[in-house]
Amino acid sequence: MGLFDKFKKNKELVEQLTEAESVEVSEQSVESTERTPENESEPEEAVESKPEKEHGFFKRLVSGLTKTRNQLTESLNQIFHGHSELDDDFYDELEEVLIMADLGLETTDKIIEDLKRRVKEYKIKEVEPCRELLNNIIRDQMMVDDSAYDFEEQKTVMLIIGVNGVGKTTSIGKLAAQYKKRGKKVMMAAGDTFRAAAIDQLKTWAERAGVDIIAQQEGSDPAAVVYDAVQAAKARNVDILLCDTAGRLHNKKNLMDELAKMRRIIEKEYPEAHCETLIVLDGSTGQNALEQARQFSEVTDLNGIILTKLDGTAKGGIAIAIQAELDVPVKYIGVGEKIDDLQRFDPTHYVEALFADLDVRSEVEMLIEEDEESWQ
Ligand SMILES: Nc1nc2c(ncn2[C@@H]2O[C@H](COP(=O)(O)OP(=O)(O)OP(=O)(O)O)[C@@H](O)[C@H]2O)c(=O)[nH]1
Ligand SMILES: [Mg+2]
Repeated sequence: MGLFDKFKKNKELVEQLTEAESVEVSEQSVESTERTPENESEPEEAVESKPEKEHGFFKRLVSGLTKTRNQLTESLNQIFHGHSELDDDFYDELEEVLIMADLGLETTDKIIEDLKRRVKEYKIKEVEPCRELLNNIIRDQMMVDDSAYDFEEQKTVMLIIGVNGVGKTTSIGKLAAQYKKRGKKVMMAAGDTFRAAAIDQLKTWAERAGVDIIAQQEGSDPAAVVYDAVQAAKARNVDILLCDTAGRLHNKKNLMDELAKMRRIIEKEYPEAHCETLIVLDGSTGQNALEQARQFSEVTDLNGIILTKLDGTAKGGIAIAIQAELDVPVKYIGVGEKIDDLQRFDPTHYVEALFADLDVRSEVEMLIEEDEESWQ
């Protein structure tokens, strides 16, 4: 098969794959402008009618990253088709494209340096093989230690933190549903006591995921809610307790103190449990998300990152930047608003989904085939 045919084939494949789901995603985005516990139940009903979803993970990732991929592959195609030599122009243009995809200066520089090094090492003279090298380099930058998810198999209390509106409550709902599906005993704690609506929102998610929730009234001390929830979790032999928190900025001292208090209570009341603090970042804010993670990590211990809203943004490269530049791993990514639209961050899949328009019969194709087979 010629080079052009291969490109075309992969492009068609990805288009077919994303067509149906991208419609769903955009409809959801419209609905989300008026967020109430009532309308939040709608996305789930749509999902519930689908068959078992595990195998659709990759499909959703490919679909969620459509915007980033479209921008990235188009620009990369131009570079790889427009250059025949590995000269400064080639590297400069590549650098520009990676920065545009929100990989950030630092990560981009590392990638380009690494690419130049490997080109020299393998004595590569042509442009085309660099594409695969580029994929490999990016994937290597993002590798997550396997032990990152050990906490899922232990008694764990998870504190979900971050600024306003990034997707904390939604991610808790999605995580609860996943853990429950895997046979874990899950409980939620409504630690965002700022607004009654926040408590109701979490209750809706608890119902949807089919898990218990501990909540008090609006205005009560979040640390007291966490205390109650920890006691209940111990008494009911809960595996994973997910604590929602109010949106806060790292530089608001009283709010950060409140967070520290919640942590102290967990550590004191439940020392045998692992305390996993995850910061939620909105991927569509690009470099701002990276900056937030950096600032939070200076004032509190972070075990990992949940990067949300990677669907509907062309800034999906931020996952690569975060993973490469911070010492905090991205553990989960959100690729939509529905209950199944959260998954573990898998660098190999992520890179495949981002660069799906490759000039080789990519792994994407094989994964999609696997996907389709398991539907039969
Ligand atoms: N498209 C998309 N939307 C998301 C994703 N995760 C969350 N959202 C939406 O983002 C909005 C805010 O989500 P919440 O979960 O309420 O955010 P939060 O951090 O709890 O917000 P506060 O409690 O106000 O601080 C909602 O409309 C969610 O549906 C995602 O991965 N993709
Ligand atoms: Mg919330």
